[in-house]
Formats: sequence, C-alpha cells, structure tokens
Amino acid sequence: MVAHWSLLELASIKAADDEIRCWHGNLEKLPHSWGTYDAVFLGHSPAMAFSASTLFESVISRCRTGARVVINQSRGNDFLAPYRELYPHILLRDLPELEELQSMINNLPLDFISFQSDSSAYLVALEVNESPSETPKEVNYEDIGDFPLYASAKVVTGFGRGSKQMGVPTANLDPEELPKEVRELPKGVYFGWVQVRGEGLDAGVHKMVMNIGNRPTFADSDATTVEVHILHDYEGDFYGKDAAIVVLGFIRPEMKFSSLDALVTRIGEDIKKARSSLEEEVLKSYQTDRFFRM
Ligand code: ADP
Ligand code: RBF
Ligand code: MG
Repeated sequence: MVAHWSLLELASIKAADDEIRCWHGNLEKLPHSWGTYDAVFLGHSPAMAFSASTLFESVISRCRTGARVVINQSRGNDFLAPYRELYPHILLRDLPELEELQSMINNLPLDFISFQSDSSAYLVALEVNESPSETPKEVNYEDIGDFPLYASAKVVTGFGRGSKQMGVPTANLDPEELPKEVRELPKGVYFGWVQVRGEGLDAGVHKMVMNIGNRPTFADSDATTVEVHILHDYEGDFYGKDAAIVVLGFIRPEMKFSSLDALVTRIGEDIKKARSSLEEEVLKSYQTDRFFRM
C-alpha cells in the first residue's frame, strides 16, 4: 500500500504494478478497513503541513503491536539546508534530531530501535509496542466509520414528529435499501451532503445532519431509524423520492435528553458543527462529487 500526495507519483506506481493499493492524500483519512500494517516507511516530506507527532499517531493506529516504523531521507538532513533558504514557505520542517524525536515519542507507544543522522543519511527505526487498534474497547467514537460512505435510499414516513414538534424535519431513509456500512454505524449524529432525486424537485446538493438510532428521548419504538435533516428549504414534502447521501463525519453519540427543548438546542449545535465542517476544502469538494451527477 502506498499513500502519497502526488497523483503523478501514484500513477507511476500503478503503472509499474497495478496490484499496489494507492491512497491519495492525508494518512489520517486512510480507512482503517484497508488493514493493519507490519511495517510503515515514511519518506520524509519537508513540505508536510502537520507535525511528525500527528503523523505518528495516525501511523500507530494502523499498525499491529511489534510493527516497525522507519523514517528515511537518503541524502541526510543537511541536504535540505540550501533549499530551505530558497523556499522558506514550502520547506516547513526539519527531520527531528535525536532529542526532539525522543520527546515526540515520549507519550506514544513507540520504542527506539535505531537512529542515524549524518551527512550520508537520515534513518530512524521505531517499534510500535502497543497498538491501540488491538486494544479492545466498546465503541471508539474517535474512530468511527470509513468515510466517505455513499448510499441512496427511498424517503419513507417516520413518526410524524420531526417537523411538527421540533422544527427539524427529517427525511427518514428506508433502512432496507441502505448498505450495511451505513445501517450499522454506531448510533449517533453524522454529517455530510445530500441530494433528493425526483422530477420537479430541487436537485441541489445540500448540507445535512443525520441521526442513526432509536431516539431514546422518546418512547415511540425501539426500531433503529436513519433520519436526515437537510439544511435547505424545500417547497414541500418528498416522500417516496430517492435521497443520495455521502456521509463524511461523526459528530456525537445519540443521547437521551431530559426535554424536547434540550434535544432541539443540541441539534442546533450539531447543525452549526456540520455547517462549518463542510466548509473545509476537502469536505466541501464532495458537494460536486461525481456520485451526485448520476
Ligand atoms: P416523518 O416523521 O414522516 O419523517 P417529519 O416531520 O420528520 O416526518 O418530516 C419529514 C419530511 O419532511 C421528509 O420526509 C420530507 O418529505 C419533508 N422535508 C421538507 N423539507 C425537509 C428538510 N429540509 N429536511 C428533511 N425533510 C424535509
Ligand atoms: N433523538 C434522541 O433521542 N437523541 C439524540 O441525541 C438525537 N439526536 C438527533 C440529532 C439530529 C441532528 C437529528 C436530526 C435528530 C436527532 N434525534 C435524536 C432524533 C429525533 O428524536 C427525531 O428526529 C425525532 O424524534 C423525529 O423522529
Ligand atoms: Mg422524520
């Protein structure tokens, strides 16, 4: 498996061997379902916009216990010095020298194996001593879902309470039509983009918040429902139409509220969170995803 920022780089890897799985972009977004690794090689990227400790956390969560993490810059740390003067806005980071690296891994489940930094090479080997991915836990809400999740399903009738009592209409999606990955997400509130498809309907792709669960605040039924509140004013109802969704993130677990007011207030906060998250460039780009042009 190769993760890289450059599509050109990935294309040439694919051209050489199409069996190699390629991931374009941020390692943090790499789905955990892609696997647990025995060894990770980090080619040094001096243009990296985030810190090495952030990167380590992301790597560790994808490694088994005992896995090796190798950082390599075959020309050594000094080699970058002239470039850093030329491009101070691009070359953001040095490779950490021993002391800095030690403090970085201090609070992480990483052991030192070897360290070399001189004019001929920079080469560090670390070992993951306790992988969090193997630590059993109930639901790890920090690490939910392999987003993006794509799905579409028919809008069915719910309990007729959403809009009337709360001012938050929710398009209930037919659970039978939803893929397992969506239906079986941990109960909670998610966000993403949605498009309602049907003749004469606004075909825009809009922001949405989605609740999956059994609404513990109410005593209606135990059935798990998947409901989408769309941040857009539609002219009327659209029961029976298809809603296409892309789920991009998790907001919070489903909770039992002591009053309707408390729930509505909280939903207001969920909406705020979804609105701002979906303005982030990477998440915004899904609004024009090919999925919505079908
Ligand atoms: P139900 O209990 O049947 O789901 P709701 O009171 O939750 O009823 O209303 C949901 C219905 O309202 C949706 O199925 C849809 O047809 C309509 N609707 C109109 N605008 C929206 C919106 N912005 N978001 C979600 N549903 C909406
Ligand atoms: N119901 C709950 O009982 N607890 C929740 O935490 C909860 N969170 C929700 C968050 C959002 C964004 C939305 C749209 C709904 C949520 N609901 C929650 C579901 C709500 O109870 C349901 O939409 C109405 O009861 C209508 O069926
Ligand atoms: Mg509803």
